[in-house]
Amino acid sequence: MEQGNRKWWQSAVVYQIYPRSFQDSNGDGIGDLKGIQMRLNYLERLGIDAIWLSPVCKSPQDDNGYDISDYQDVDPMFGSMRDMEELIEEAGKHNIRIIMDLVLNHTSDEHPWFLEAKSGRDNPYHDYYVWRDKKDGMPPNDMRAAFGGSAWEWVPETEQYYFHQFSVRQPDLNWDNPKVRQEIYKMIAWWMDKGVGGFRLDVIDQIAKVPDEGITNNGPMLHTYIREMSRETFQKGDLITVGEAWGADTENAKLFSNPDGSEFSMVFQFEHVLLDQQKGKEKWDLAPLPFDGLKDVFDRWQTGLYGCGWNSLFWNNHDLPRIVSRWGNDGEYRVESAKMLATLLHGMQGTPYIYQGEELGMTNVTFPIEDYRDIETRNLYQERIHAGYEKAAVMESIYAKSRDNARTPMQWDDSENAGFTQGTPWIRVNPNYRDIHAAAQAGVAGSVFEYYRELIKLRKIHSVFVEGRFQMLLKEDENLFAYMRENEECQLLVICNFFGKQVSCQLLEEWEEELLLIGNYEGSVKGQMRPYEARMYLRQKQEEPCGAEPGSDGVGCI
Ligand code: TEU
Ligand code: CA
Repeated sequence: MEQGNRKWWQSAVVYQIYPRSFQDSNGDGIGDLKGIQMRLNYLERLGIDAIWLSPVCKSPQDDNGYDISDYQDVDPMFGSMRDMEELIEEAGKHNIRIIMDLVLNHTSDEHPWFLEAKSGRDNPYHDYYVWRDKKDGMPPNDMRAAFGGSAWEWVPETEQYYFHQFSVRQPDLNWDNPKVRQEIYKMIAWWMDKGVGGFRLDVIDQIAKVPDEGITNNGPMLHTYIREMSRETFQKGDLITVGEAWGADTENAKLFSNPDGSEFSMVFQFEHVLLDQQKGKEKWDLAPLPFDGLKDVFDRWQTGLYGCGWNSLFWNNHDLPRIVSRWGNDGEYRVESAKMLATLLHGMQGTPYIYQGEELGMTNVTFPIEDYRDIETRNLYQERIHAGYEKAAVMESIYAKSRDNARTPMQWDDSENAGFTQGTPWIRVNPNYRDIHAAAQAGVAGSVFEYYRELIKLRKIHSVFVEGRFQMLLKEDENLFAYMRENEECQLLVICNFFGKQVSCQLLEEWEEELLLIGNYEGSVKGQMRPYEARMYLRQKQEEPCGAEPGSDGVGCI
C-alpha cells in the first residue's frame, strides 16, 4: 500500500462508547452525552481518533437503543440534539470524530412508520415492513428470533404476521421497498450534514433477508442494496464506515471492504469470536478456545484481505464478554494477559477498535440473575430453565457470555459507584472497581491504560503497522502466537505467550538484539517467554525494496 493512497481510517484507532454505561452527568444513573463530553480529555490522552457511539437516538430502550423510534432525534435519557451537536464539535477540537450507529435492519415497534404500518393493510406504510398471511392458522414458517421465540408476530388489525429477527419490539424493515431505502438515505445524509465522521451499521448483512426461504444474512440483493446506499450517501463524504456482519467470510469481506469504496471501509467479522462455542450450537453452549483455530482465523483474514480489502481488529464490544476474562487470566495475570492480548491484536493490519474499559483491563461479572438487565440474557434464562436445564449450568453460560459483562459501568475511580454516577446506576457496578479504575492507571507507568496508549502511538509512528504484509510464524506452537509484519523499510515481530506457563522460544535468538518496541515485562529472560509475555521487535531493513509485489505469492486479490 502506498502512502499516497492511504485513507485516514487506515491508520486510525477507534474507541467504542456504550453511552448508558460510560459517564452519567446528571445523577439519574444512566450515562449520557454530557458525560461523554466530560471525558474527552481522557480519550485524547489515550490517543484515539474516533468514537463509535452505540445508539443514542430516540428509543423505548427495549434493546438499549437498538430499537429506534426516531432516527433524527436524541433520546431524552441521553440528552438533546443540541448536546449531540456540541459533542461532535467539542470532540472535533480534540481531533476525535464521532461515528454514529445506524440500526437499519429494523426499527422500534413505536416508530411512526410501524404504528402506521400495523394499522391496516391499505396504509401507505404497510409495505415498509415484512408481512405474511397465516398458513393453516399458523405462522408462515418456524424461523426463530435471535432473542428467543418465533420470528413472526401476529397483528389482529391486519390479520397478518410481521417478521422480526430480534425482539418482538424490533420489526424488520422491508428493504425491497425502494421508498424505505430512499427514506434511509435521506436520514443518513442529514447526519452527514451534522458533521459525523462515519457510521457503524448494525447487522447490515441481514437487511436483504428472504424469510420465505429461511434466509437471514447474505441475501441475494445484499450487495446491490449496500452499493446503492454507499453511492447515495457515504461516498459523498470522507467517512469511516464499518458494517456489522456475522455472516462475513474472507470472500464476501473483499466486497464489503472493496478498496474502490463501493461498499464500506470494512466490516466486523466474528469468526474468532465464535470459536469458544460448540459447533452448530449457540454461544451459550461453551467450549474451550481452540488455540490453533484462533491462529487459523487471524492468518486467513490477515493474508486474505491484504491489498484487496481491509480488516477491523477487535476483541470486545457491547455484545461480547470481556477479553481478559475470556481468553486471558483475570486473576493473577490480569495486567500481563490484558497487555498480551492487546499486543497480539494491535500488531496486525486493520483498524483497531477498543471497547470502553478494555484499556483498563476490566473484567466479567458474576451477578445473581435478578441483577442482569439485558433482554437476551433474561430471555435465555427463562427459556433454558423452562426447557429443564440446571440453574447452575445456565448461570455458568451467563457468567461466560452475557452481554452485560461488557455493560457494567465504566470504572473511573474508587469512589462510590466508580465515579460513574452520583445516583443509582441502571446496572450494578463490577465490585472490583476499587482496584481496577482509570484514576489508578492514566498517567501511571506500567498500567494497562499506558500500554494501550503506547500501542496506539507506535501505530502512528511506524508505517509497517498500517502497511506491512502479514506472515504467521511458529504455526504449530501450542503456546506462542507469533507473526511478522513486513514492508519495504522494516520487519516487525510480534510474539505472545498466550498461556500462563513459561516456555522457551528459539525464534528469540535472532531477534533479541533488535529494537524492542514494547513488552509487558521488565527486562527479559534469554530465550524464554514468561507467562502471558508479549514483545514487539522492530528490525530496519538494509536493502530496499523487498522485491515481492503485493499479491505475488498467490494471495487471492481480485
Ligand atoms: O447485534 C447483532 C447480533 O446478532 C447480536 O444480537 C448477537 O447475536 C448477540 O448479541 C450475541 O449474542 C447487534 C447489536 O450489536 C446488538 O446490541 C443488538 O441487540 C442487535 O444487533 C439488534 O439490533
Ligand atoms: Ca444521565
